[in-house]
Amino acid sequence: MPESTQNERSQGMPNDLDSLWMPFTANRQFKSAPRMLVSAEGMHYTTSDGRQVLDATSGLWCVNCGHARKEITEAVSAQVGRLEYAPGFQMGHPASFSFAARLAALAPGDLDHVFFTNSGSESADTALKIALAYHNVTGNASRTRLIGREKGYHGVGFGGIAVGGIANNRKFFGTAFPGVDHLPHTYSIKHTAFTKGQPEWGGHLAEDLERLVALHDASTIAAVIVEPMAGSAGVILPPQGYLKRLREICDSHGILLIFDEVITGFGRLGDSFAAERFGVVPDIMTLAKGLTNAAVPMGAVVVRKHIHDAFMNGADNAIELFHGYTYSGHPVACAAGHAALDIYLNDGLFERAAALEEYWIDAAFSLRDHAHVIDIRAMGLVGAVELEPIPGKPTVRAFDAFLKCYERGVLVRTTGDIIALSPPLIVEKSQIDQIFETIGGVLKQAA
Ligand code: PXG
Repeated sequence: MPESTQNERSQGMPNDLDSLWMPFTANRQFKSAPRMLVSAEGMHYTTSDGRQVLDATSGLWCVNCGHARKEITEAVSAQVGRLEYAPGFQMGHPASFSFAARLAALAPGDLDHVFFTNSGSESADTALKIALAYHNVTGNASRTRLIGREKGYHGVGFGGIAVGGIANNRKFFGTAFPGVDHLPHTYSIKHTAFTKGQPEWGGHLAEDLERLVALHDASTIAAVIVEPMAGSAGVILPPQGYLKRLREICDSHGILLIFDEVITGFGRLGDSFAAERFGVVPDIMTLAKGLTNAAVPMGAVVVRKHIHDAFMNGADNAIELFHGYTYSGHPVACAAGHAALDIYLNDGLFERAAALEEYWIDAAFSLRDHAHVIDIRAMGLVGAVELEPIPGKPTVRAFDAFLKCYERGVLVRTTGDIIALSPPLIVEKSQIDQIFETIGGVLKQAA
């Protein structure tokens, strides 16, 4: 391809913005004033008009090692040249086995078998299907009910939106989610506003699982799925004791506990996984995003030994799980995953996030007295600044702050009237200062 064509395709402002239907985007608003990113390195994006923008969101909570890491680029290039694709059904290639083994070693407890997918949504659906099939193969086929949580986000597949708890992600798509129930969310500004780290209030909400067991009977319930920290809903940290209590109740009733670690995995909370940070090991864990540093799409589901082993019965030539994707364990994704894991471990990025936590939280809380700030939540290298909505115009205040921060060279993310922050784990203290000074300046101007 001549270089000019390649440049037109990836670097300038495209002539046609109309053909692309953008995901989770106000398409018409965006196309009237596009925000185009053309390259990235380290902590920064470069825009089509040549500006440097500090990435305070790791893309979409996924580029945890920072952008354009040479090690990943080289591993991916080499793999594309050597073996660009290999079928994963009834065939294998070395990198998927070696990457699975490394993930199993990293995961806590006996979470030691890995099923590869291509996204967080596929990981959620896969985890739910494995939970249902596990009960089926262990003689508990009546356990078909799935329990999610209000405000939960588990991607956009039908399984994920069934157990998810964000109304807009469900209400347009019918009511075909039978056999699902939800725990209450743990968000309460009244009780927890401006708590640093995990709130003291709210642990009792885990008891609602006992209520659902009493209502439906344990013999009908397959699994409970929660994000250890709700990300999309705006960084809702688990109340103290909450996850441990969920674990206990699940154990006492034979219910599988699934942690959706698509955001919390790979250092976001200052440890490899939230399961490690909070000392609670789920039966199944879903991963994506930071798994490959987002250089190549990939997801994974990690299951405990007894769950995997329950399938390994019957005739040797029988397929044990009728599930999988054309791209499960894709060689290029595995190469990216290996290289990302090398960076996490060699550069000590999980420890780095933990070491920066106090500085990060204090910087976030410097916005406490700014106009319209009604809550700040932070832990590890994730945080949220919640703004009071403009009466009658929900989301407008935060979106306006997002646009102004972008103009001032900092990319943040908003959900509702919440500014959500999750910078790459390579962020420097001076850049943390820049993030919060920029948001503070924007809030002052808006006041
Ligand atoms: N589970 C969780 C916990 C997630 O946060 C998914 C599953 C789905 O992943 P995929 O790869 O299918 O998108 C997610 C995705 C945001 C935002 O800013 C959050 C996600 C994706 C995009 C934006 O809230 N989370």
